[in-house]
Amino acid sequence: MKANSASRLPHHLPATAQVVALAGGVGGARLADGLAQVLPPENLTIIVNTGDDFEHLGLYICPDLDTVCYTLAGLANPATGWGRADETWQALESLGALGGPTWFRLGDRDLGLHLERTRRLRMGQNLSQVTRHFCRALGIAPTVLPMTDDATPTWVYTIEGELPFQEYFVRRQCQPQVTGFRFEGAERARPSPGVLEALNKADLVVICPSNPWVSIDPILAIPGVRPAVQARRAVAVSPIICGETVKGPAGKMFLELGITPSALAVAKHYADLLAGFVLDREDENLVEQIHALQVQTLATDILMKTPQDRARLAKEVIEFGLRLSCTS
Ligand code: FO1
Repeated sequence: MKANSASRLPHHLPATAQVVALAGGVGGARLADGLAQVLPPENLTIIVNTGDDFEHLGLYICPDLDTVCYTLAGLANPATGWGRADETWQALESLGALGGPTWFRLGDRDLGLHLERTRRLRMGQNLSQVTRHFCRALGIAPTVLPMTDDATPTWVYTIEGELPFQEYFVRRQCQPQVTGFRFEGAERARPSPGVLEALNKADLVVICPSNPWVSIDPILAIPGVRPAVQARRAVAVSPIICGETVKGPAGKMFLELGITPSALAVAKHYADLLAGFVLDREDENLVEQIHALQVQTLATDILMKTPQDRARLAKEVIEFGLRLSCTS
C-alpha cells in the first residue's frame, strides 16, 4: 500500500473533516488517489459509478470500480489509466485465435480479479461485499463503495439506435453521434449500504473530474443521492480544460448534445448541486459567468500528470471546499 501523507495537510484543516468523493473513470480515479494521499483513510469515502458494469465472456466486469481500486492500490496501467500495469495478454490472444471476442481487452492479471468477483457474486455476495474484500486484499484503506448493489446499466442513445455503454464506448470507440443517455432501473435501485450515511455526514462532497454524463449522472440518478449531495452543496472539478476533455469523450458528448464543451458547461450541468467549482487557470476568463450561477470558483492547475499533482490538487480542493462550507 502507498504511504499516506496526511501529515502534509495544512494545519488549519480540521483533522476530522469527512470527505465524500463521487468518481468514475480515469480522471475520477486520479483525484480520488490524491484525496487518499492527503486524508486519513477513515475520513474518505469514494462512491463509484457502476453504470458501466457489464457481463462479458460470462464474467462480471466493473470498469470504474476497478480503475479506482487499481489506482488507489498503485497497480493501474499508467498509459491507459484502466487495467493493470505490467499486464500481459496471453489469454486474450488465445481467445482471439479461437475466434472469441477480443474487442474488450482483458489482460491476464486483470482477468484474475474478474474471475474472483464473478465467483463471489455467484456464491451470493453482493457487489459491496466483494468490493470491501478486494479493497482489504489490495491494501486500500479509504472506504470505496459501489453506488448501488443493483444493476443499473447505462444505455447510450445514438443516431444509430440505443447501445449498451461498453458497446458504444469501447467497441464503437464513441463514434456514433450521441442523443442522450438512460440508466436502466436506476429509479428502483437502492444506494449501497453506507452511501447515504456517508453523504449525510460529509463536511465536503467532491465531484471528481469524471464524465458528467456517463460517470457522475448515473450516481446522481440513484434515489436519495442527488438530494443528499444538494443538501451538502458540493465542489466539482472540471474534466474540461480550454474546451477539450482531459481524457475521454465528455467534450464530444457535450457537442453532440448541442452544448459548447467548456468548464462553464460543466458548472452549469451541476449548478444546482454546487457551492464551488474548480477549473483550470487557462479557463480563468469563465469565472464571472460561473459566479453568476451563484457558484464560487478556484482557478488552479487541474491537469494531473503525476501522483504529486493529484495530491496537490486534492489538497487545494479540500481547502477551497472547507473554506466555502465555513463561510456559507
Ligand atoms: N477501455 C477501452 O477503451 N478499451 C478496452 O479494451 C478496455 C478494456 C477494459 C478492461 C477492464 C477495465 O476495467 C476497463 C477497460 N476499459 C477499456 C476501460 C473502460 O471501458 C472505460 O474506461 C470505462 O468504462 C469508462 O469509464
